[in-house]
Amino acid sequence: MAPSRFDAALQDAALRMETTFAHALSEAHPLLSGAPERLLAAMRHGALGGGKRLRPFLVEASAALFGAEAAHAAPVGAALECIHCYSLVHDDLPAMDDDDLRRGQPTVHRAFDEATAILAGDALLTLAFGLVAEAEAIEPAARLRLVALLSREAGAAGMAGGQALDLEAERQALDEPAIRRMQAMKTGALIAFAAESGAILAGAPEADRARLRRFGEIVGLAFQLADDLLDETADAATLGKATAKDAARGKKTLPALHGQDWTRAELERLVAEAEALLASYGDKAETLKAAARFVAFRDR
Ligand code: GRG
Repeated sequence: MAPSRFDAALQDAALRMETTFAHALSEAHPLLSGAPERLLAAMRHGALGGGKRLRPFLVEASAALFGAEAAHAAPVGAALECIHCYSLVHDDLPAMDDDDLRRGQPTVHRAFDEATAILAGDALLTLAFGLVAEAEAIEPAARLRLVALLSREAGAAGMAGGQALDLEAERQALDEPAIRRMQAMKTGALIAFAAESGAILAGAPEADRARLRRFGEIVGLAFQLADDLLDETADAATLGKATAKDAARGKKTLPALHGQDWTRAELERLVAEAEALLASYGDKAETLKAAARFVAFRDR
C-alpha cells in the first residue's frame, strides 16, 4: 500500500474514532450520565481533538483481517485510546514529566488543575473497561477476555509497570535488556493489545491471535525505537521538553547507545519481521503491513 493511501486511511479512521469518542465521552453516554461537568470537560480535553489514533487503527485493521466490521472494533479501539490518553494525562503531571503542552494544547493539569487531571485520567481508565463490557456486537466470552487482557496490558505487568521501571531508571541506569523490557511494557503492551484484540473480537483461531500478538509486539518495539530516533533527530527548537529532561536525568535510549544508522537498520529489520509474520494472509494484510512501516518510519 502506497504511503499516501495509508495516510488517507489513517486519517479516515481517526475521524471515525473522533465521532465514536465524542459519543463515548458525552454526558448522554449511559456510563457517564450524572458525571460532574468539569470532570467530563477535563476528560474530553485529554482525549478529543488530537493524536494519530494509531492504536484504534490497529484494532480496526486487525479485526478487518478476520472479517469483522469497523463498527464492531470501534468500542475496543475507543477503550484502548481512553487508556492511552489517560497515560498521557498522568505522564504530563508534575509528579512525572511535568509538561505544559500536549498535542499543541495545554496539558490537562494546566488547562484545569492537578487534582482534576488525576481524576480525569482515573475516569478515562475506568471508562475503558465499561466500553468493552458494553460492546454488544462482540460475543460475551470474547468481551470478557478482552477486559482481562486490557487489564493486564494497562496495569502493573504492562504499561503502568513499564512506567514504574522508567522512573526507577532515574536512580539507576538500565542496561540494554532492561531498557528493552521497560519499553516493551511501557509502550509495547498497548500496541500488542491493539493487534491481538482485533483477532479476539473477530473470533479468529488461536494461532492467528498469537500471530497478531507477536506482530503487535514487534510493531511496539518499532514504535518506541522510532519515537527515540525522532527525539534524537529533532533540532534544538523542536526537541521535546520531556526528551531534554530524560537526557538530563541520564536516561538511555537504544539510538543513544547504538547510533542512528544502527537504529534505522534495526527498524528495517523489525518491519521485515512484522511483514513476514503476515505473509500467509496475502493482500488482506496490506493495511497492517503498511501500518508497521508507518510506525517505524513516521515523522510525527
Ligand atoms: C502514567 C501509567 C502511566 C503511563 C505513562 C505511555 C506512557 C506511560 C507515557 C507517555 C510518555 C511517552 C511520550 C512515551 C513515548 C511513547 C508514546 C506513548 C508516545 C505518544 O504516543 P503517540 O505518538 O501519541 O501515539 P498520539 O498523540 O499520536 O496519540
